Amino acid sequence: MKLIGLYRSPYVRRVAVSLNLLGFEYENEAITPFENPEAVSPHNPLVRIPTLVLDDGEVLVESYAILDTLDDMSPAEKRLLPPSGDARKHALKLAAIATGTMDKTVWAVYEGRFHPKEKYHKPWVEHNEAQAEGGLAYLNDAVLKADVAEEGWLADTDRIGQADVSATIAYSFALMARPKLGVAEKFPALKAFAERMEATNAFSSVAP
Ligand SMILES: N[C@@H](CCC(=O)N[C@@H](CS)C(=O)NCC(=O)O)C(=O)O
Repeated sequence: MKLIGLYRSPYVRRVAVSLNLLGFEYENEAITPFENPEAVSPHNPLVRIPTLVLDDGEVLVESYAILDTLDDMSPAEKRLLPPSGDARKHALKLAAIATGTMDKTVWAVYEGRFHPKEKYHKPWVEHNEAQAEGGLAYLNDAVLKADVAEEGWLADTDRIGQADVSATIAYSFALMARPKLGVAEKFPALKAFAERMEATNAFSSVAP
């Protein structure tokens, strides 16, 4: 498989960590669609990353759809989301809050990156940052409620799952991309949890 997109993108990274955990072999083409659109557009009409080219040439786009397909391609005992019921609902909600946190952090970054200085709208940046902090606060509470800062898994599963992957990457991305928010000081339980995850090979081998 070929995973197109650099690991600085939280969406690419959550696919990369999931590929590692599920045990798929892949190569990474570390590019951005802004600098190298010609490398993405033949595969993905949206010209976005992550884009995953499977061994048979089929192409998957959008991280949630990619992850769903990868789980479907994996044996039940390896899948990163519970199959059904309350366990699945709980894990999906945590992963959705984490992904929404990534979205709002990315939107805050894009305002500064893609608008000329005179068009930079600070209230819009602050609006997105506040939403990202709301997501991180929810995940921090979830770590405390599940008591998993030092041991165990966020969605009360018996092994690592998609809630753990996405919550960790949402935190690590906000820490890297919005240093002024001070997320390490504001969300210490989530910080401890994420640092534990980041120390494992599945995460550290795909560091941004
Ligand atoms: N919902 C998408 C978001 C992907 C996304 O926003 N990727 C960014 C890089 S972090 C991108 O490709 N941006 C280019 C663009 O949207 O024009 C997913 O989960 O895959």
